Amino acid sequence: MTWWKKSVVYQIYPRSFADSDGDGMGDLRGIIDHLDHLAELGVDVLWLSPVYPSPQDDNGYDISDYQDIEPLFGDLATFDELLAGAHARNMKIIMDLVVNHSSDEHEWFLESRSGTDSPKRDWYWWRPARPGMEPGTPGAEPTNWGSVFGGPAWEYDEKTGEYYLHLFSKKQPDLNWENPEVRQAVYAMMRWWLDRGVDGFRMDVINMISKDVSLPDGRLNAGSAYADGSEAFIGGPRLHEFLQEMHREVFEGREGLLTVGEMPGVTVEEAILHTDPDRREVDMVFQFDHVWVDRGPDPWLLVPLQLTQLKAILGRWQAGLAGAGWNSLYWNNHDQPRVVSRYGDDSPAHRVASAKMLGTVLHLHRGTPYIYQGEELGMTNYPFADIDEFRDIEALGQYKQALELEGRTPEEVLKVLRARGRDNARTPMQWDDSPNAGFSTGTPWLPANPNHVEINAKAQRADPDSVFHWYRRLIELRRTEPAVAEGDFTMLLPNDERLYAFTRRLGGTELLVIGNFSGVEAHAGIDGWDGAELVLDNLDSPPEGLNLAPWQAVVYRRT
Ligand code: TEU
Repeated sequence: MTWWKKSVVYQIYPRSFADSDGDGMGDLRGIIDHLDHLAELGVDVLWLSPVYPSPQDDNGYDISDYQDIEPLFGDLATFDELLAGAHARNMKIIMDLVVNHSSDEHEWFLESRSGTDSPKRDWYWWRPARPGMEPGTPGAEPTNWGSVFGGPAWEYDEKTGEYYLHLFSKKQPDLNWENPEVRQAVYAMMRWWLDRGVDGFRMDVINMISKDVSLPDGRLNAGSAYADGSEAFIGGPRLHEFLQEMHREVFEGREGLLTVGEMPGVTVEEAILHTDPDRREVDMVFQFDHVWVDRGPDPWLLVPLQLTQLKAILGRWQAGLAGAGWNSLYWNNHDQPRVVSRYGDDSPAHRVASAKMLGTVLHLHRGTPYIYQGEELGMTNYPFADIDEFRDIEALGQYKQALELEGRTPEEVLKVLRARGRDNARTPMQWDDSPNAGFSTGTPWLPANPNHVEINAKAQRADPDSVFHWYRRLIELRRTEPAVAEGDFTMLLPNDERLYAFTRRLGGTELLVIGNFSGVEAHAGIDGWDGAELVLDNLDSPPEGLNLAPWQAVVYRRT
């Protein structure tokens, strides 16, 4: 079995992990200082969100030099030390590869925008104004697409009288993958990192690199100022070809690597094609259906979680990738609110139990689990009071568009940002109960959650009943019980709104997993498990007759 099928990935968001020099910003030395925390947890792979030089418009997802380290974070020598420190503890490191777009301050883009006859003009998507419209005026953009962070997806460039495409911020111009020189430059850069010793890549929005070159207008939803153009760039016409070429040019003949394609909006059918090992594209995709389950057609209306829908989605992914292909499993990353506040209950009475329950259900699925920093402590959303406390370009941009162009009120938008905004994931890692949670001796770029006094790594490492030790046990179970990594998956009780239940089977061994996603007792009508061994129970209180207490999670084993 391929090594990464038995592995657990831990995502580090470097600016919020640990600050070693007191400037309020996490850094590579801070990660080095905490490698033992990660080794004790038992994770196998560290995924670093971008650490390259960047104007930090989107916290490093806007890269101005792909082959160096952001000075705020350190330098290449410190990076090599981090890599060696991880390898010495049997942990691999994968880099964030952000090549759908670069920063507008990357020298490629500076060259490209210098004139219509620049040799790199075609490295990005330049287009004239809509025919018959005055360039630079509202509505004259080449297409009606909105950018993910609010406003149009096109920026007018006075100097050359043309627009460039940016699916994200205007400081993130999209690279033109139709141009073979762009692709070769990216592949050369990837080989350079692999030669340095990194163990693979998490590829940012990699299913957006191929666009329908006719750039058609998108569908305009009622109430929104700009159209959704995604049909023209999600899973575009040449995506498979590009990924296969990348595989040949970069990964062929190298062993022990992990490649993860982040693919918002990817379908199960496409994911099978992307991850079938025989097709040589990527090892696994990172999909979003299960974190979009509480999102309705109106982006500014909170939709409560419906457990039956969550199960239908994850069940469909489990079944779809049962043969060829492989799943990434995650509740959290740096773009998602904290799962214990979202699908669990972060009140003092249930926070620990629900965090453990959520971890159990996720880690017992078939696929490679991802832990986002602080998830192993049951970290919660931050109590944001007002819009000026947010730093995220997405929150600020969407807020502006909703208020200025779409007639929304501050309160209705804030309500959703508090619950779903990305900064919830980005507050400092909570190391101890000291000021700033032990993250920094300076002023953190985003304040620490006041609840770090109770919720922190130091306290949890000392407490055998903590969320931290529960996650450590989940990771350990993956190593000791082959059915966790290799077993097949069968969903049970698909219509139950409280219980998430499934089995895993490998040869003569079968595991039964049940999680109570509610604050009331619930009965699981599942027969045949009397006398089975209780392997895990987050409440240490074996359920009588499969009556699960609020937020209880149990794993049984029979042979
Ligand atoms: O995110 C991709 C993505 O789809 C985002 O639109 C995400 O779903 C959304 O922000 C959730 O609210 C990746 C990175 O993970 C994200 O941090 C970057 O901002 C984005 O790409 C652009 O590089």
